[in-house]
Amino acid sequence: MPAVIVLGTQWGDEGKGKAVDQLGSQVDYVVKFNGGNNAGHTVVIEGEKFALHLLPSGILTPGVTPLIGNGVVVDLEVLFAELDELQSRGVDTSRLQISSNAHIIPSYNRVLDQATEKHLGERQIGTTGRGIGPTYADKMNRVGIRVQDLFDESILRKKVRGALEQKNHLLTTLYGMDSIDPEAAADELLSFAERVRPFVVDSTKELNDALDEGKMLLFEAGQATMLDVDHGTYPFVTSSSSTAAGACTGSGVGPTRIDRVVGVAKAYTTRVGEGPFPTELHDEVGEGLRQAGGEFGTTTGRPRRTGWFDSVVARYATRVNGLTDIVLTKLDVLTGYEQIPVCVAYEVDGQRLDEMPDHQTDFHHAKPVYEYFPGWTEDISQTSTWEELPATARDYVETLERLSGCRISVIGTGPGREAAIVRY
Ligand code: 2SA
Ligand code: GDP
Ligand code: MG
Repeated sequence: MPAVIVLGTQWGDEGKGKAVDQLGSQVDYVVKFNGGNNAGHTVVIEGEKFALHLLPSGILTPGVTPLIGNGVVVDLEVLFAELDELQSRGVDTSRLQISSNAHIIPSYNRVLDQATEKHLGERQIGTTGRGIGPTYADKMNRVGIRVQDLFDESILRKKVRGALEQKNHLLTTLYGMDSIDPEAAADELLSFAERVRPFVVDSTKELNDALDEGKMLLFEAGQATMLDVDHGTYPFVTSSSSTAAGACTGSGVGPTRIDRVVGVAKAYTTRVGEGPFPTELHDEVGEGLRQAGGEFGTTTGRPRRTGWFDSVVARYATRVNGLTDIVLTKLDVLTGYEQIPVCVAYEVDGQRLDEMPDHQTDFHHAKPVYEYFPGWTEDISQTSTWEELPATARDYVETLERLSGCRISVIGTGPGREAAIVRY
C-alpha cells in the first residue's frame, strides 16, 4: 500500500479523521490535498478528543510526517492557533511540512465569504464562513497569495494591492461596507512569515522522493464527494476538488503512483449547509439519528441534517473516485431500529432512476425509493470481529456492499481509535 487516498463518499463528516488516524501507524506521510479550516476531523485517542481543522490527522501519530499540500488553502492565524493548542496538549508538531505553493486565506477573504453569504440571503450556500470560496476564486483568477509570497515582500504587497482593488469595489459599492487597507492586510500576512518559514518545503519533490524511497503516503481529503466542486451538488458544494483526482493535483503526485482509494461512508447520511438531500428526515426519527450520532458540526457546531443511507450516492462515489474499498462508519448508531430503510433508487417526476441524475434539477426533485432491512438490538460497540456481529447487522453491511458496488473493508463501531472491525 505505498499510496492510498482516504476520502468522504457523502456530504462530509463520515469519520475520515478516525479512518486516517487508524491507518496512521502504517504510513510515513499524511498529506492534506484540498480544503482548509472548513474541515473538522475528530479523532478520539484513549478517550481524549482532538478536533483538527487545518492540520492533517497524521499529526497525532508519532513518527508520521503531516504535510499540507499545494491544493490546500491556509489561514495562518488558524494554523498557529491549532499548532499552539496541540503543543499545549503534548503533541509533537515539529514534523509539519507546508507546500510553498499552497494558497493563503487572507483575513479579507473571510470578511468577503461572510458578506457574500449575507448578500445571497435565501440563495446562500451555508458556507463555514472561513474564506474558502473567495480564496479558491482568487487562485483561479490568478490574484491569489501563495505561501512562498511571504518571503518576497515587494511581490506580496503588489499582489495584495491587486487583489483588493476589485474586492474593495465590491465591499463598498455592493455590500455597503468599509474598504480594506492593502498595506495593513499585507502587514498582517508578513507578520507570520518567519514563523512559517521552517515548515515550508518543495512538496512535490518531497513526496515523490519519499515514494522512490519506498515510503508510504496517505492522502486525506477534506469535505467529500458530494461537496466536490466538479462532481458534487453544484452550486451547493465547497470550492475544491475533494474527489480522488484532487489528491493528484493537490499534491503533485501522479495518478499512476496511487494504489488504493478508500471511501469513508456513514451507515446513514448527514449533510451540513444548504442543498439537496433526497433521504433527509425532517421528523423525530431524524432528530433521533442526530442525537444518537452526535451530529453537530466539528468546526461551526451547526446541527447536521440527517437521513437514511443513500446507495445511489454510494454507487456514484464508487464511480467518480474509482473506489477500491469502503470504510463504513457509525454502524453502532443504528442499533435499536426494528427496520432500517435504505434508498435503492430515486423517483423523479414519476420515473425510477437507479443512478445519479445528470441534471441538477432532477436531483432536487428526486424522491427516495426505499427497501427495508431488519435491524438489531444488541450493543455492538465492543464487537471486534465480523463473526460476532448480529446476523442482521452483517446482512445490512452486505446489502450496502452490494448496492455500493465496492467491498466494505472496515466497519466502525464507535468513535475510539480501536472501535472497528477489519474485514480485509
Ligand atoms: P465552504 O465553507 O465554502 O467550504 O462551504 C461550502 C459547503 O461545504 C460544506 N462544508 C462542510 N460540510 C461538512 N463538514 C464540513 N466540515 C465541518 C465539520 C463543518 C462544520 O466537520 O463538521 O463544522 O459546520 C464542511 N466544510 C464545508 C458547507 O456546509 C457548505 O455546504
Ligand atoms: P470527518 O470530517 O469525516 O473526519 O468526520 P467528523 O470528525 O467531522 O465527524 C465524525 C464523527 O463521528 C466524529 O465525532 C467521530 O468521533 C465520530 N465517529 C467516527 N467513526 C465512528 C463510529 O464508527 N461510531 C461512532 N459512534 N462514532 C464515530
Ligand atoms: Mg468533519
